[in-house]
Amino acid sequence: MVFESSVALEEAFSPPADSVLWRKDFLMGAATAAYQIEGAVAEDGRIPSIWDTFSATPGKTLAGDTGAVACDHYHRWQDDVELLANLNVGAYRLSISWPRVMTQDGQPNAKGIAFYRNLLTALRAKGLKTFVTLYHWDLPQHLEDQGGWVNRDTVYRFAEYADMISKELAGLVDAWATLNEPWCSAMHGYGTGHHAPGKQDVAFATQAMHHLLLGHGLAVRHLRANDPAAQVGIVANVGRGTSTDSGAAGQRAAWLFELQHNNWILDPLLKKSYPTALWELWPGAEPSVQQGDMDIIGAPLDFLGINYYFRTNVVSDGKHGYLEVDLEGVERTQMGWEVYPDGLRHLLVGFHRDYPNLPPIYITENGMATDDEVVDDDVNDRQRISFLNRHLAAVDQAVKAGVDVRGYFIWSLMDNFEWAFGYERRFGIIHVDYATQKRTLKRSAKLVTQFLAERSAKS
Ligand code: IFM
Repeated sequence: MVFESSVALEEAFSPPADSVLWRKDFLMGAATAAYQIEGAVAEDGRIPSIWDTFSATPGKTLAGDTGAVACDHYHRWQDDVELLANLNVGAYRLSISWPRVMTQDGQPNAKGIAFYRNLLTALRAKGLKTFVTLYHWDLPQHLEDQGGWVNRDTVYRFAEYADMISKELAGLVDAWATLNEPWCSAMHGYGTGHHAPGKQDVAFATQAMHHLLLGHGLAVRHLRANDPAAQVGIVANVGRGTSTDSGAAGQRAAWLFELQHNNWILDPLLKKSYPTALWELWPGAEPSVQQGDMDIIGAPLDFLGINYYFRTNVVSDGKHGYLEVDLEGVERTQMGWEVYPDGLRHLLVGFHRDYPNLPPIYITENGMATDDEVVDDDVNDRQRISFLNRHLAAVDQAVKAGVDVRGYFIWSLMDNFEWAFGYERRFGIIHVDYATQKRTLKRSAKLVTQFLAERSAKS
């Protein structure tokens, strides 16, 4: 089910006069990730990643789509930087493909590194701030062959990669994020199997999560040592859980949902411990943790990236867990996700209340998929415009409630490879025709551009 016509649409991008969005120091940006846009998977020494393997396996992605070509950004990056800069945004969030920059024997791959050096240099020359994620899900396949994130050894390989690439690119990055959405890497990669490498064991997922977070902590040390002027953080996807059952069982289900999605990551990072209720939810799946690990994981952060998309309604499963039950008659996106802006405000205010050492926040991803079509060179993505308006209003409310949110990145700069959903789901504010690689600005992109021009013209 998609957009319901009863929902009020705002055709303009129109933050109220007192919104934080008008502040010139509130960073507005757009985001992408390497495997989703680059293509060129076998060029210039890039080695296979788990997503190459997974997407080439029949039945794993919609229509068998792979990232082999994607948006061909590897070849078109100069035009894409031009498009991005013309949007008037202040920042671009991208990720580095680990398999592109490091050989199988752990040596730097000069050609792959040159790609990012050129890209970051061009972005900087356009006055854009660079937010760079080290790991957005594309583990080199040879490491997965040794057990991937379930194997503690991968932690040390990741730290070596972080060390090498931050030496190579020091001075070109404003903000480093170690990981994008460890929840998805751990749970979808090793628990549900919806993502690469497609394993299905919750004990693998919890061990993978511990190793991802430990890898994060070790990477933080290298990033700080090699690029002291840059900010260092991590990006977590968070979910709002509520229950139509107002009784104790329903409320516990909603609490457990958020514990499993949010606190599983934020507690180790900000409190140096895992929530123990997780091990009641997943009996026997407590990860193996060595002495000193939690101190490494809990190293201070300069920022926390928050990715928010939707709310989930849950009820008790009658045992230790919860069941997801779709609400009827709510507005949804092309992904089937509920549009629920207040969840973002609620979560931000809650994190501010619950974590005394919460670092400054960037909303590193927010956006929606729609089945956009180009008609006469125009893409009228009205629902996305309304979505962005409402989520930005939620951010503004959180800021007014005292949360230190410093910026917002639209997911995504352009339509791209949406993982298991292939190319059908379009998240971009720029439309991509995959047959011709033509880029067309959607109305959302034009309105954001116009707003940012107005903002910078204000005294
Ligand atoms: O496309 C993804 C992105 O890679 C990670 N966060 C969620 C987005 C939409 O599903």
